[in-house]
Amino acid sequence: MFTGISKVLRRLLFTAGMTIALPVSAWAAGVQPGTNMFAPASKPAREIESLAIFILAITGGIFVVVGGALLYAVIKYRRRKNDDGSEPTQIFGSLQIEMAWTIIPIMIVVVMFLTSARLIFAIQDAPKPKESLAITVVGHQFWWEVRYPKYGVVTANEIHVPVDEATYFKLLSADVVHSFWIPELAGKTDCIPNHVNTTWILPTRVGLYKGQCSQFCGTEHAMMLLRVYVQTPAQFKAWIKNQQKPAVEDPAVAAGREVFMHNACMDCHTIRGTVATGRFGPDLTHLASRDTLGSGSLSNTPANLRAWIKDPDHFKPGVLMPAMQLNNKQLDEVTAYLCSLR
Ligand code: HEC
Ligand SMILES: [Cu+2]
Repeated sequence: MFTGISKVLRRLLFTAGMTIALPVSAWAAGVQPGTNMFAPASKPAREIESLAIFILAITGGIFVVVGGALLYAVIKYRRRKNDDGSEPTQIFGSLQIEMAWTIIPIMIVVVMFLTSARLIFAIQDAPKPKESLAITVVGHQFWWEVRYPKYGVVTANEIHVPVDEATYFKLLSADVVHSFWIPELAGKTDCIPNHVNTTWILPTRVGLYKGQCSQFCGTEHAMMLLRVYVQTPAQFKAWIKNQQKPAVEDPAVAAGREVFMHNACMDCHTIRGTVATGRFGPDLTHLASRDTLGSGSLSNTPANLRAWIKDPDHFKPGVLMPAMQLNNKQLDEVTAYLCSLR
């Protein structure tokens, strides 16, 4: 008898343990600072978190009730030594029980549906404040174009916004469907070709918030990361002011500029104030003011920049920037030029 019960119990404990341990460990391992949806720092994210906790509480309650009933039945009605193998009395039909297990789940689903729908519409229809910042984000395979139309600023992958002020995003796509998601600031919104979506944030804490494309969009989807720097109004103003300037013209790096303008770099990249006006890749006018390269693939240091230009595919297999077959001298020169673009 003892071996019988321990076998069933072992299986049960294993299943229960896995059910709890897998998501918990995935959560613990996966939560990077700045990406925890249970630590919201902005307006719609806070409401979304409350709803998530409400839904988790309901489903947690269901889990405990169903798991408890299962455990009770498994232990109470386990096979005993003196079982004679005969079937127990068979019972058919109970209107009361069947009504209960049909109506209660329907009511639970209706409650979850209505609370979710109400929040979705409340976020979508929230009145737009008079003063708000407008940013256009365009998803590309596999990076984000970021435009500040009012300020004439274009950048990539790293969005700066002021704290305690609403920012409205117009979301577009240049190719396939992407999804814009910064867990601590707002929910996911898709970037769909030939269709305009919008979302907004109202961050209340200064800091760096990370996000990523959350709709599979091709080979390098997982390396389509996103950063939002929530800054004080003064910091934000200073950042905008610097981004508005055309590219620095430093005669010391003229050789590198030549390399850039005499290779196909200029067909894919814009450097404002020069003849490079390509739109296929990220705007590089102030590349050196960014912290990362390749949509968060690597940190922006001179050594990484050189290695990226030499062979972007090494860092992002399937990337849409080709290796340009530059020699070592050209690589050094073009790296020095791009490093001057503060
Ligand atoms: C065929 C178009 C194309 C050409 C030619 C090209 N690039 Fe790119 N480049 C891209 C694309 C697309 C990306 C974005 C890659 C990604 O993150 O997925 C990129 C990214 C970059 C980045 C990183 C920018 C950032 O903000 O993350 C740098 C730096 C860069 N390219 C420099 C160069 C240089 C220098 C050359 C010429 C030697 C060059 N590129 C040639 C398309 C191109
Ligand atoms: Cu994407």
